[in-house]
Amino acid sequence: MKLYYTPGVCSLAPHIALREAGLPFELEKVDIRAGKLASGEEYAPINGKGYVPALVLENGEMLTEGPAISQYIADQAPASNLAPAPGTMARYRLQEWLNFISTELHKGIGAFFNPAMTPEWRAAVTPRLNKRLAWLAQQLEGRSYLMGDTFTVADAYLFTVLRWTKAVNVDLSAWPVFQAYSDRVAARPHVAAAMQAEGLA
Ligand SMILES: N[C@@H](CCC(=O)N[C@@H](CS)C(=O)NCC(=O)O)C(=O)O
Repeated sequence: MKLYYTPGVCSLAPHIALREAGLPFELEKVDIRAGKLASGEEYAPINGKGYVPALVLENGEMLTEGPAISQYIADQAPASNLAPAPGTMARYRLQEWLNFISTELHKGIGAFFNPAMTPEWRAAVTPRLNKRLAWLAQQLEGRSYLMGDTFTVADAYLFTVLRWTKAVNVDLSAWPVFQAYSDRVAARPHVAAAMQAEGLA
């Protein structure tokens, strides 16, 4: 399998999942601003969506959308417990988390990287984001990971998105549980390896 990624962005989540799953894979770095690979090749003809992550499967098919990619990876290595078995209620709980992270946090926090965001717009959207974060902090109290004691692909995604808060000055200090959670995830050897491979360590 081949993962198209850009250091530190949401593709870090499936990158972590690939390592946690112990699957063989290669990485292909994309400069998403320039829309080019390191070789200078254009990315758009490879993935018409123009964004990362994208995963090329063993049969040559390409899969996009982080939550779909991460679940695909988890299902290739069921013994790694990165996702509950398909069809179980626990699997729907995982999907509930992935969708929450994707739509409420990824796109909410990610928008702050947009240089066109005005202070007025930021002030308008911040209370809703803080409401989501406050709720999430409550859920994490007393839990090692989102689903309990087991690390799943949802944790790889949440860890990735929480990392961005520093860069865009989203203040998490009201919820110390996030720092403890991020430290716990960062201490996992495969997470550290993914960070190092992306030049983030
Ligand atoms: N819906 C996509 C969104 C992916 C996404 O937002 N990727 C960002 C990096 S985190 C990106 O590549 N942005 C560049 C662009 O949109 O052109 C997913 O969930 O995988």
